[in-house]
Amino acid sequence: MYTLLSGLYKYMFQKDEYCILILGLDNAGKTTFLEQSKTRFNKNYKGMSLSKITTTVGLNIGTVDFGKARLMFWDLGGQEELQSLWDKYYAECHGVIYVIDSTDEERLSESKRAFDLPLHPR
Ligand SMILES: Nc1nc2c(ncn2[C@@H]2O[C@H](COP(=O)(O)OP(=O)(O)OP(=O)(O)O)[C@@H](O)[C@H]2O)c(=O)[nH]1
Ligand SMILES: [Mg+2]
Repeated sequence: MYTLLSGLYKYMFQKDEYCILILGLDNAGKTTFLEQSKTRFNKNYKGMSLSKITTTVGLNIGTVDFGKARLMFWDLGGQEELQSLWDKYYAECHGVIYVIDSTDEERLSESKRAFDLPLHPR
């Protein structure tokens, strides 16, 4: 009976959790995207001033609820020396958002190289 009831409770109230990686070069706008998403989709989240966001060393974790799904965003630092850590997270994640600063044309090819990195490690 307990198993039946706890199964029913989980079915009705527990959210399915998905982990989404946010990758891209440093300064591409990953943390800004995460903050904007949290502000837009989490009713009670006040949001931090976008001008206070500084470069990410390590990772930021943010959670956003969409209906029955809970998305856990892992926003990783994009600096060159941190890019080699990206592939450590792939096995754990369900999806990837790759952020490109489309106005920074000089770095587009660098961004493509970083995107390809897990396929062709240096
Ligand atoms: N104009 C404009 N500026 C943006 C946008 N997104 C981010 N920025 C600015 O770009 C700079 C870098 O943004 P971040 O969100 O810190 O970039 P990041 O990809 O997290 O960088 P790392 O943490 O170093 O990997 C900040 O000064 C942001 O305010 C955008 O859509 N438009
Ligand atoms: Mg960042």
